[in-house]
Amino acid sequence: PAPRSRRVLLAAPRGYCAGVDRAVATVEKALERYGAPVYVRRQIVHNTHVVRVLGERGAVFVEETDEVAEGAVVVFSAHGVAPQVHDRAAERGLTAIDATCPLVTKVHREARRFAREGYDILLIGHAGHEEVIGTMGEAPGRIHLVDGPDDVRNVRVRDERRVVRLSQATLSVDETMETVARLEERFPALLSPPSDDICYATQNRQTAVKRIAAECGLVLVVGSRNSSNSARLVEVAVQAGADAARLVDGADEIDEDRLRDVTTVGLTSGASAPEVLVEEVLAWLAGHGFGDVEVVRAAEERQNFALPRELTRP
Ligand code: 0CJ
Ligand code: F3S
Repeated sequence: PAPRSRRVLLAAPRGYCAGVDRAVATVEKALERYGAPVYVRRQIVHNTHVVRVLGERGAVFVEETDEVAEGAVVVFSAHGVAPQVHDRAAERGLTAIDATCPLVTKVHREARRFAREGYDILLIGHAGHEEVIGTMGEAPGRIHLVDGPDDVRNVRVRDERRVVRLSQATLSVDETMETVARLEERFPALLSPPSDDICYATQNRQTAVKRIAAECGLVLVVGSRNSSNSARLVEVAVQAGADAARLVDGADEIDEDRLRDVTTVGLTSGASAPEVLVEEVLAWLAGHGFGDVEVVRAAEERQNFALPRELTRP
């Protein structure tokens, strides 16, 4: 039989979410307003390309605020920080600008409230992730990390009648449902958060990749290795029936051999990956016989967040 023509299914929505857009713009505006260097604690978002470009413009990325010059400007990353990090920056006389996504800040607020009301908080999330460290810092000793369904059996609480669950914003929706089901089995009185903690962008990108996955011989997800939401898109694509899925930082990481017997390539990108990298991948694919591109849209997004106040007041 004649080989079917090669094509790309391009998932939408993909790429930048409102929180990443705001975080990147925060560093750009801070550079305009205060001049270089502007220090940034940790990667502003988990994307190698974004960090490199901002670095070229005068952003200085540090691990801890202790490395920031006395009195200088420091931006906190989109993933959020524990209150102790704010305190330490204030002690050192730094001008702190908080680029934490408002949807993460919402979870911090809930953690403080439930801790105040005497709850044990079960935070579903990945151990060691920046966002989890920040959220846990809001109620030390009261928050227990639950890292996936198999970790449920390890949870110990003070009072089984007073437990609530919260979660990291960028988890797999399906895996989290499984974790929640197991938690509810163990703790019938488990309280759910007032609103969903997995953010709209994470949910929409997963819904979109699911729509294309089953037809794809290979799904490419543009994103960096340490980007949680991007890594989840790779997992979700495979679970939804893609023959294979790969995370790539850019076109130069595509493995040509993998495409040999593939007729349909799926393409999406994580919330921290700039669209220019997707365009680069599309150009590479076109150059390898995949010039036919079909967009598959699963949702419309209109979310938009105002910049931190420090950057908008006159
Ligand atoms: O945690 C967040 C507020 C998501 C930020 C955007 O994505 P990224 O890749 O920087 O971070 P994750 O590793 O959390 O997905
Ligand atoms: Fe915020 Fe979700 Fe993006 S938590 S930074 S909108 S991935």
